[in-house]
Amino acid sequence: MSRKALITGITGQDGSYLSEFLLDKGYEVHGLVRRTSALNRQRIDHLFNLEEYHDGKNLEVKLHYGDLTDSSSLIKVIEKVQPDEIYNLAAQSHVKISFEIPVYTSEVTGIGVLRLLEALRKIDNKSVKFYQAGSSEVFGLNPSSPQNELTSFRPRSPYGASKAFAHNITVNYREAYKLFLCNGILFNHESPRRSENFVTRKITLGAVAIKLGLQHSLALGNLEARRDWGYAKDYVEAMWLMLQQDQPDDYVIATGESHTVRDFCEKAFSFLNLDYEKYIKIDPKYFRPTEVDNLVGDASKAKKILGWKNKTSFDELIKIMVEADYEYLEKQMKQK
Ligand code: NAP
Ligand code: F7E
Repeated sequence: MSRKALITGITGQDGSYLSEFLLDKGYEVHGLVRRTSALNRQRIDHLFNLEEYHDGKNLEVKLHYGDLTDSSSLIKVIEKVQPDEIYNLAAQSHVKISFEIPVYTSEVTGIGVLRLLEALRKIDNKSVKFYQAGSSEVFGLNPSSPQNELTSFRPRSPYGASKAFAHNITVNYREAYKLFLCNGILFNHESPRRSENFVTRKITLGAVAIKLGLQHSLALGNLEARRDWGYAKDYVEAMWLMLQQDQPDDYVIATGESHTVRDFCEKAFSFLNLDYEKYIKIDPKYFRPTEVDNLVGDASKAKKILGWKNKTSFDELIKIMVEADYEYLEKQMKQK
């Protein structure tokens, strides 16, 4: 019989790659989706035509309505699906926006995790394995570098503070109730499926739009922040590996390299034979009240225990994103 996985946040960037990864492993994949006025399943639409996607294998994705702010929906879906593994990827995941909706962000990204853990406790099945999507944003202002599992948390945003709570409560429930709960502390990971208001996708889409004559400039905020950027498709494997171990634990997942936002611009524009300096405009509206200046992760524990290592270089990631956006915008232009 197929193993069953329940993914919250299945409509997001990571949810879509993780669904593909688990289907390839033969899982029955269930996803929690929230009600929205317009359907937003573009990233997973292709998974419903599984004959085509999956070479005729009898696998399926099933969606269930629910919301991390609604405990009753979480209990109901876990009782109904009886998953072997739960991947909690749902969150209000935008750091800048978390300053504008701090209470909602904490409700979903922080307390939402506690609601799920309580639902797990209520069904009282100790064999369920649980992955919590943690973030390098918890390190915030900590000057030590690179950051690893022992680096202390100094979050710099309502989002970072919510993820710190989520991490700590997951560790506490693991110790208190002997549940199989893991935190992945993932550094930034990107892809052509990244939402358009995160900096990498904003840059690749903007650079391609400039190349195609669709816009003349690109407005950005702080170009000097450093991030450790990996490829989302590589990172979902690490989530799964954490749940295949004998013991639950917490792991940093990162490339070990950091680059500035400026470096990212320079590379993305140069793939298109453009000089970024001619097109980037600085708009203070994209600055954050408190910034995280430098993130770079040390994933040696994941390498040693999970056998995970980063496969895609910084340059390859940018090339993948620029090429995908070129194809995407060209297609849009032809349809007009
Ligand atoms: P994303 O694209 O923003 O996806 C977030 C998902 O959460 C979407 O499916 C969204 O649904 C869902 N969601 C939001 N609020 C919800 C609610 N109240 N109830 C149920 N579902 C809700 O994020 P991502 O980049 O895939 O990241 C996945 C997870 O990893 C997130 O928890 C994020 O914070 C964390 N993370 C991401 C990174 C990164 O670099 N990508 C790094 C570290 C940690 P809708 O489609 O309806 O909006
Ligand atoms: O910003 C700077 C901005 O929004 C990266 C999320 O997945 O990774 C992500 O959070 C940097 C920051 O990602 C713009 O100030 C400049 O220094 O792409 P971002 P993030 O804040 O690092 C972590 C690990 C997560 O967990 C989060 O969920 O880029 N920046 N100009 C800009 N950022 C944006 N968004 N837009 C700009 O115009």
